Amino acid sequence: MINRLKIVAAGVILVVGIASCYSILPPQTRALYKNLRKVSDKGFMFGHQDATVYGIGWEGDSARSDVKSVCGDYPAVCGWDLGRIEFGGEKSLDKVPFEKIRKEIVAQYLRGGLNTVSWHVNNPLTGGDAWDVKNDSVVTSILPGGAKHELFLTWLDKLAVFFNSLTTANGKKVPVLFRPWHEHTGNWFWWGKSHCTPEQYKALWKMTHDYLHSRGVNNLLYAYSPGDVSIKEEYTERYPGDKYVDLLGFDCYQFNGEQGVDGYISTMNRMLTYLTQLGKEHKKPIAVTETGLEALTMNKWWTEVLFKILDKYPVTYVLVWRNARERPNHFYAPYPGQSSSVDFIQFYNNKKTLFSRDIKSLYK
Ligand code: BMA
Repeated sequence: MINRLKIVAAGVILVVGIASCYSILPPQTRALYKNLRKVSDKGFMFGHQDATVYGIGWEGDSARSDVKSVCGDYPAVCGWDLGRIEFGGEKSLDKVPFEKIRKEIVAQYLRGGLNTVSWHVNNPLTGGDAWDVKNDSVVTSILPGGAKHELFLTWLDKLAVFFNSLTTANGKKVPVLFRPWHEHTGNWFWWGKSHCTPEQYKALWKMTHDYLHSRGVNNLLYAYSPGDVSIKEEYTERYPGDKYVDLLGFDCYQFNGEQGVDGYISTMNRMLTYLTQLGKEHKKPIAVTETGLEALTMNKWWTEVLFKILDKYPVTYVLVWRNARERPNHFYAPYPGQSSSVDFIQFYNNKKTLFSRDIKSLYK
């Protein structure tokens, strides 16, 4: 992490804090860290999960994106998920080949934009998926001394191989904003609030970070992204510490139905008020790491709801969830002809919404 860096003789930058593991961070990772802190001076970046690998009615086309088809530009942020990489198979839980994700991460880097990666990792104790919460000792079982610790390290090895494989043709390592153990203030994932103690959660985070680093992974920044919470203390209760986190985020969705919009606006304002304060206190950029209105049932959602909220806070980016090609009405970005696409173009045209062409490079 950048704030654990010490500049030492001859300008060599070393990671401190992990006694046994000193390594040099690539300059592009340091540049990303520096640049992410400046984005909100201009506006906020727009992001989309799985932006360039599939969309409504298509899959695997080259250089395609639903967002681009609507407004003519790529999102400034692309989100990816590595669920199932732990098994060494070819495809993710959303059936995207890891090789394709790898190529698209490099392509997004070459466009100058940001990649963020989440991990809906399976349950290492029960063999179920990330949502299998039947057993409350999963986190205990993978921490040092636990029955599944060794197994889990082999899963982290798979992750490390992937992150280390993110290189350009001339061998430059591609930085990524990793967002592990997300939405842990809820109970729907096995690493969620009622399935482990705050100390265990923090230990899980630190173990993940330190182990990846010990495997030579030096191209990650880390995003902390709980779900929405009712009080600020709930946000920080499981925070692993400034040494382990580079960006403070949260995930929050609007529900469909009449009450949905009011509830969303007030929750977003509450969370962004907390995050603005915490960002200043901890000197970290802030972001809406996942959001959206499923099936975009409000035609002016972009300008009337999302923009009006975000405009009031120093937000670095906002990412909407995926346009599932396999699940009807499970989409969060517009596509050509979708009823919010005219409004999206207005949102795009606003100077403060930053898309790919607005970001020269986050790596210089
Ligand atoms: C959820 C849904 C699922 C998907 C998962 C991981 O929110 O979109 O269909 O498998 O995210 O991407």
